[in-house]
Amino acid sequence: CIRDRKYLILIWVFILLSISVQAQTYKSPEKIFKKIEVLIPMRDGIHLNTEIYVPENMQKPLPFLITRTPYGLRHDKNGFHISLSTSYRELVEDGYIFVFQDIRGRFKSEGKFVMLRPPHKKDDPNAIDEGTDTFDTISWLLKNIPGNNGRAGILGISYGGWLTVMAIIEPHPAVRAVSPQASPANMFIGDDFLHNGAFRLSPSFGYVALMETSNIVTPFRFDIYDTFEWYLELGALSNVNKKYFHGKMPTWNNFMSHPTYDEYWKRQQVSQYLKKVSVPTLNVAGWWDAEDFYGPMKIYETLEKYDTDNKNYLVVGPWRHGGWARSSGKKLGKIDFGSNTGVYFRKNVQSRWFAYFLKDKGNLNLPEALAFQTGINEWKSYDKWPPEKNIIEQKLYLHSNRKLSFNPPGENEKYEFDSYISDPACPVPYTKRPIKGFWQGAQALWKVEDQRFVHLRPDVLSWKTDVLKKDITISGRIIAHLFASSSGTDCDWVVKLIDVYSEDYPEKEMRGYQLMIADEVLRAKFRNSFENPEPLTPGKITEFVIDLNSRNHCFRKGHRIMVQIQSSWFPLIDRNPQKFVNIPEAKEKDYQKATQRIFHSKQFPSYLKLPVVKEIE
Ligand code: PG9
Repeated sequence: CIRDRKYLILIWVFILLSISVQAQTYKSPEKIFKKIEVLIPMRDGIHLNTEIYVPENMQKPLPFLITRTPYGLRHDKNGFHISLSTSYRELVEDGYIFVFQDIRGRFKSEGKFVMLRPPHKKDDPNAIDEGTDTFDTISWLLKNIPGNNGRAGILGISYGGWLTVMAIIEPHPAVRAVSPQASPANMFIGDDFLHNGAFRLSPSFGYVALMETSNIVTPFRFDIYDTFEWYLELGALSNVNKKYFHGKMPTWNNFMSHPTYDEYWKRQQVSQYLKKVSVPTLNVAGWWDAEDFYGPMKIYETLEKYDTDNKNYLVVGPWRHGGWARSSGKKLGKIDFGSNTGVYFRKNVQSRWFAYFLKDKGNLNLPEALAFQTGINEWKSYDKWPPEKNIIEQKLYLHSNRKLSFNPPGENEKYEFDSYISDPACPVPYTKRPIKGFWQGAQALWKVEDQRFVHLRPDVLSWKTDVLKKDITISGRIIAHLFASSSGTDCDWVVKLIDVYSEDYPEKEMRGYQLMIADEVLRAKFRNSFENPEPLTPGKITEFVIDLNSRNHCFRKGHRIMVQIQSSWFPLIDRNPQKFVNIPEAKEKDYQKATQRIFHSKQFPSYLKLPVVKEIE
């Protein structure tokens, strides 16, 4: 006992010593920077609220590092931008002139906010957009802030990532490097608002309330703590305007009046504007990003087509949305990655990236794609993403008795299909109840939650492999091919690829853990076209192809691979009435039960196509 006390004292001394060493080396922002607050004029006379942080003891001219945001400029207790002492600490150590700006119509900036304002039309040179606002800001900064080296970098996460992409369509010549991080690319197909035509109800409703109730961030006040229940009581989608928004939220009205992939959505789709890699671009994404994973992968893929000078890079880590900036990145929920992946990114990738291009410092020494391989928890370098070298596509088939195997079903498959009833009155929750508001905490960790909370529900079907005799690694795109039927004329298919931890896993509480590796939803009426939805023929077996995007994961020996399929994911996705109707106009009586069948016969073999890494002999 005395020995234990001695150890405890020693540990405390060690902790206190390391805190005091850190405190000596860490200088807080107010000791480093002079803060300048200014309203910068744009070409149309509107002024944007901007904070500029200039290091007081500049040894030589420094570049600008610019972040623009719709979420307001948050401060520490001394009134200095919070990022300077948190997510940008490594960059602060390197030395930049930091610039933070409220975008048009948000917080202290003048003008009108337009959600994801599309780029201006080429035939109107005086029109404005987020790109011209960034351009005008940089012109002003170069003229008015002494001590700059004539270069600028831009970075931002999510909306800020999207603003970064807007800034490189026709970039200011001073922009020498950017890092769009978790930027959405296509809101109808894979980012915040819809996935494959399925409406992301709680993210979209919550976001509109957050952004359009006022020009600051105003979270919706749910009067039922469990928003699962709140959204269920809400009933048909049309009740949102009837009961809450009263037709006053422009973006919600757009959601309701554009239920298919029409011009409204197409104009926002960013990849169409990316026709060249105008500046070195570091794309950043997180494997468990619950908001915008499609976006950064799509932007990287699009730029890659034009990347003749090798200026387009990709980094993907084991992160939640923005997790690389805001945490050590060692753990996500209960999943431990064995090292501080966030710190690694900030120090060895992001800082080096900007130092190299903006200050000619160091060497880049970064692979084309740096992708953390989960399961074995290692950073891996690739000459392209998804990789092609050493990859073989293998089909993982569903079978009777809820089995999965790499062998296709044969003649004597015991049952042709498995079946469940999907009831919109009792949808499958996407995360454990009670569920907080999506932007009030429920967005964070549900992707790494143990899927046993729904496993064996009668309306969630699971198939699993035998215990793996060796590691199976997948690197690249995963595509599900479901042969399925519904008794209704529309429905949703949700497919989840899961790593089931071994029963002798060292940490007892992780034994049998069902970790979602990839997941996606398809609204069946959009199976052939996002523009022209088509009803299902009740009972007709149809092939549904669902792209689960790419992953880099090793299913370890002793684990199992599992696939789960269900037809609701509430309130992440709105309830599908399971009847071919215009959902924003659906009446309560339109919501009906449907019998869903998933086939696994020789003729109709459902499978997941997996990019399996070849074993090295
Ligand atoms: N994912 C958020 C968002 C970006 C763009 C549009 C709507 C939502 C965000 O975190 O900024």
